[in-house]
Amino acid sequence: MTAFTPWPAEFAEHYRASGYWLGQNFPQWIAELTARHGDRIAVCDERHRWTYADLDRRSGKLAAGLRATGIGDGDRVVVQLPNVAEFVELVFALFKIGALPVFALPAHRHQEISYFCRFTGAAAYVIADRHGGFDYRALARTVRAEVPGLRHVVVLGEAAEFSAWADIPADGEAKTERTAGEPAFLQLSGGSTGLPKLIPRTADDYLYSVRESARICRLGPDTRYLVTLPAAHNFALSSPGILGVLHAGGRIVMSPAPSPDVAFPLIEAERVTMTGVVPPVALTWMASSARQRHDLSSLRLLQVGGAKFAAEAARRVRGELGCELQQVFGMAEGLVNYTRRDDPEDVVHSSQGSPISPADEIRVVGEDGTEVAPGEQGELLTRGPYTIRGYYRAAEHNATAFTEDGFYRTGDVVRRLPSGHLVVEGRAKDQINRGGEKVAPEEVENHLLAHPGVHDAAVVSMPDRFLGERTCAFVIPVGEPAPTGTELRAFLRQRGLALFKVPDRVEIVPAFPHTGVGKVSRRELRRNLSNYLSQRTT
Ligand code: AMP
Ligand code: DBH
Repeated sequence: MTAFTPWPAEFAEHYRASGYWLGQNFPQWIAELTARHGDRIAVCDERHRWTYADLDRRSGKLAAGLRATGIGDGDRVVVQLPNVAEFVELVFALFKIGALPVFALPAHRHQEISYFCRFTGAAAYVIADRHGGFDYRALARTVRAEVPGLRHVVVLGEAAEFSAWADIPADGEAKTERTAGEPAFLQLSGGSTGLPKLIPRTADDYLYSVRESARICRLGPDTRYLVTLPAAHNFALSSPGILGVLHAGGRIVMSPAPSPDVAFPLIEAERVTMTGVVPPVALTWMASSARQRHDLSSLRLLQVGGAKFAAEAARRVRGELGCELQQVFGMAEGLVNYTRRDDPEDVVHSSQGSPISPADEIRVVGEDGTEVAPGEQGELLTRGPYTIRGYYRAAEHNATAFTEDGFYRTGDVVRRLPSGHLVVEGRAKDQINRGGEKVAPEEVENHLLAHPGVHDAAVVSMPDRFLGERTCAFVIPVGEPAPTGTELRAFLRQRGLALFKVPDRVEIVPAFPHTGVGKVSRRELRRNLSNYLSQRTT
């Protein structure tokens, strides 16, 4: 199984010669940050306020402890933490020993976590005891029972039967031989097939995108960035996110939740200058009456991305939140687009930005795979110095997710403006974007099919004013009595599927509408049902 598909030699040479890839691994990058910004505050949350030097020292001790525990170079470690300062400490510690963080989200449940642990052969799984009313230790019990090969579960807080984080740090130095060209971590893709995909990213490629993002977004030592999205999400981690802000010597402020009642007081108290959110959060912030009760005047830049932000909403940001908007269209596979800070307002409101790098190759193609005329819409294909050439251990999927000459098929339908800005017009992939949270219909259908009362299932999107899209499952029952929607939703929750993947609505139907084609593909079926649904709801 191929864990990692390297860039062809001629591309790698070009990226090095152009100064995109520096050959600097993460431990070297961390040492450079510490030397440059040592006494400045790097990260704070409700309980901690650490300088760059503190972060370096603490992550060094944690690294030594993890190494002593038997976690080493190349080992995979599933990280599932809320937005706390320790997230950065742990990721730095793993980088220092050359172990690969696997970036799970707090919303994931045992279906996803057990899969990540099993599929990556993880040595350890790291959680906080509880967060957001959920006990992650209960989740860890299920995961450990399902994945006997998992050697360690480390808990931040009350450890119960697991290893306590507080007992891990040790004196001594832990070094890694891992080079900048090898995978440093595994990022997640929302995916469009039955199982989520894992994305190997290297220090060479990722840090290039981080440095350029910091420059494009004009970050500096005065930047105070509120981590509103889950810290492990690629947007919050690198666009420019946590790593970009640290690169610039700024300060990370961890917000335990994105709601106005949590985020606004933090913006006020910490004099936050920028943050990145998904469209529904931006809408909630604009609609919130709490705006009047908090001084948000320090906030200069609001980044919105993860899903399409409607131009009408984009136009309201300055008036309602008193700050500049930047649209961000990115993907954990690589390519990130930003509207630039000196772009005309109209472009900022109505486009999703242009690529980070002059070396980002963009193709907009029609169904036959050839490029469409300039300005026409088509599927976005991309290749470049920080876009992967293959998913982790997914040879079969890679054969279709990438073109023969290495372009990643994003599945996004875009239109390119003469300025190079991209406008996201739709999608050519089987994925539902539920306010930035990606749902692969096939994954949910497979779980529905596990119910004895389900003969067939098709998951489609429903237009939604707030989230952009919600999910609806059409289910053909078998046997008596037919399961109800409520039962099926409860069934999926009990199976341990992340809540955002549980269909918002379930329709029990006797048969799927005919598509007029002899043999129906699931894709056509979904499209057909989608149309049917939008006709019924509008
Ligand atoms: P993933 O591959 O799971 O990291 O998800 C990336 C996908 O999110 C992209 O391919 C787009 O479909 C979607 N996306 C991210 N940002 C935006 C945006 N600003 N506008 C529209 N879609 C977006
Ligand atoms: O949705 C995404 O995956 C995303 C959005 C904005 C992303 O990965 C990014 C910026 O880097």
